[in-house]
Amino acid sequence: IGEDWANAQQKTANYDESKIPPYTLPALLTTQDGGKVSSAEAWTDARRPEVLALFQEHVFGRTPANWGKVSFETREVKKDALGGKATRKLIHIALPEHPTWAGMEVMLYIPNGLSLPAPCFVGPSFGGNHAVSTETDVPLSTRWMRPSKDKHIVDNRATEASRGNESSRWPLEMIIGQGFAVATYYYGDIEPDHADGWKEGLRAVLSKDGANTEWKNGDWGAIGAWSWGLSRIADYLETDDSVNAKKLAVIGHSRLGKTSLWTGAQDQRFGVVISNNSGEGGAALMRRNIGETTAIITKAFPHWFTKTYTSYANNEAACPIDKHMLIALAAPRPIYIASAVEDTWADPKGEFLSGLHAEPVYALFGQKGYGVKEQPAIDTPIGDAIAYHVRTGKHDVTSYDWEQYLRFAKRHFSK
Ligand code: GTR
Repeated sequence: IGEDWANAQQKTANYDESKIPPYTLPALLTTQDGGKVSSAEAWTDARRPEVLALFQEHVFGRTPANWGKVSFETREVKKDALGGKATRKLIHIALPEHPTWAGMEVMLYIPNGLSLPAPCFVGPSFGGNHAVSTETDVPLSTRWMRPSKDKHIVDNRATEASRGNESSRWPLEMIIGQGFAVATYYYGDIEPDHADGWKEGLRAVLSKDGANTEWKNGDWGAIGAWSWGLSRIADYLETDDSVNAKKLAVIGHSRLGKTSLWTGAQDQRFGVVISNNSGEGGAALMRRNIGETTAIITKAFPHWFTKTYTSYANNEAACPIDKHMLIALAAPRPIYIASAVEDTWADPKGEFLSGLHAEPVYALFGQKGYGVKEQPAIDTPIGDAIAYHVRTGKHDVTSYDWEQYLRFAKRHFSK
């Protein structure tokens, strides 16, 4: 049904806390056979694999393991990018055993003049590398794109007018200036973001029935596939000496924030996990039924999830997970959850609560969470290994958000 229908639902959704039905969250520290989890080892060896499997079966689907070799081709190195402050590399990642997939175009900015390999933020973009950067020599993405309100996408393709369009969400000079590298790719390189997009993307390429695949319960959805792309960037970064692949932070906004959380859950090479306004299907507790709901998201965007997830529409209590368990899958790695006060569709309080309820797992590792029980005041970041803020303004990524992420990543990577 898609985007327009979801947007229309925003006007009629419930935003009244008093209308949230009572709910009980699934137990985090009890194994499926009823055992109590009371040590970091028991979490890591027994409970964590169960929780990960629950998210595969019920929410995002299982990532297949049949992609074979991954190739990296550095297509450009520009040493004087961003006015000489950075080196920009463009890397083409492909699957030699699956040549029908067109591959993904990674753009990597590395600060110049550092004496050590740079820690790196890794995240997908909505509009392509040319939209993230304001540098006019970044190749324009040729892939399918969602229509945009301001008409810079024509016939589902980017135009010159889309250059720099997403740059306010990627303050490259600020990030580089703090000694961090940034690696990004266009999420549509993996598959176009619409219900039939998978037919032209990686999911069809990797399934034996191709575009005739019948998606079954437990098979991966688009979020799983976009997340796979982030892990391939980590594969590449492990081969690039200018980046410290032991200091990778995964970041994403909104549907790509859901993707960031799922990436952090599956791929422990990401040492810091950041969820920016990820909302329903991301950090927000699904049982709260406020703003966007499971029923709305699975009707508008069924392709993001595994088929099973749709069965929890208006039936959240039957789902064996809630989103505090997704946050807990990042433990003991530091995780930052960010909300925006006007983004009621994403349920800021529900995003806060998932972090709060993940604290018992962090505690098993001797890690502290928020340090408070109530959602903090606007523009007041809180927390240690689990951090949170709700900032002034709308659903977006702003330099305020990045200031917090840079501070957070710096603090944890310097330990
Ligand atoms: C909305 C969707 C949200 C969020 C958002 C976005 O339409 O309902 O879950 O993901 O799109 O990605 O911007």
